Amino acid sequence: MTEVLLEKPFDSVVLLRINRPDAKNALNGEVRRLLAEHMTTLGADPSVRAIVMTGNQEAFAAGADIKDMAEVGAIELMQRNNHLLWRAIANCPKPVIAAVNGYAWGGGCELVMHADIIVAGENASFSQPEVKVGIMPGAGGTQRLTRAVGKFKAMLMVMTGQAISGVEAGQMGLASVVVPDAEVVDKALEIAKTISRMPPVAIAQIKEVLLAGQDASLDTALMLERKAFQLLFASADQKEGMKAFIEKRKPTYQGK
Ligand code: CO8
Repeated sequence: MTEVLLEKPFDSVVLLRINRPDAKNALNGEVRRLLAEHMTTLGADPSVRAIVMTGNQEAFAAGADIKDMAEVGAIELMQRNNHLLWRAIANCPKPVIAAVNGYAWGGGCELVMHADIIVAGENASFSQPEVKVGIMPGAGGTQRLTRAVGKFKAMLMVMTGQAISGVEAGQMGLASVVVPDAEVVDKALEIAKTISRMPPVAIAQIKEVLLAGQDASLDTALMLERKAFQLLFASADQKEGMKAFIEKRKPTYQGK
């Protein structure tokens, strides 16, 4: 049985399900390899407009696989080049929505933070507990968490390993939307469907500029935004979108 299931709930939306229920979906090498492979393939597939990634009701993912790391040495860890697998997920140009129920701990929380939009169940559990096993976050937890919730909340979470609920994650800015646990995947799919009907060239530019702009100066980020905005006037979808508005009809976008 594959450890990452790929489903197509409807046209142009793909659902990736981490599938290691006996290990609380802990991210072993195979799961990370499959996620990276899927994100790379789906990222290059023009028929795919949005990707939802999820786990199960108990766990999105309870961290990197501790059994896979317990005895490893620093050089072997370095030679595993894990960052290349994470980078493949971060570099996916398609909108990625995380649908989170249960534990999103350690590498699981870091994986969630690779997404563009986070839908959390009220009782989901977010934590960076690495310090409790003698390490620290190693896949962006110190950086993406800080960007999401600010230095002081991030320090508290990373230094104590304390978990926060989905409701708290929503209040802190770590979730885009919080819903009852049973509605998490449906809500994520609904958002994916909405996005999948938007002009894909504009969606791709929004993702690229928003992410790149986060780490640039405001002037540089505004220039990136301006250039992307101007570029969209070269797209057929911009002409169609505005024409449809004026003609009071629904637009038909072609991704060009
Ligand atoms: N790794 C390996 N196995 C795990 C993990 C994990 N992270 N989490 C759970 N499991 C396994 C358990 O060992 C157990 O297996 P078995 O049945 O063979 O004993 C099974 O899943 C069920 O787990 P529990 O019996 O513990 O279930 P509970 O409901 O009692 O508890 C918890 C659930 C609270 C989630 C608990 O399992 C737990 O604390 N897990 C570990 C959480 C953790 O510390 N995560 C951080 C790991 S370190 C990390 O993520 C570093 C990321 C750095 C970047 C990655 C670079 C590669």
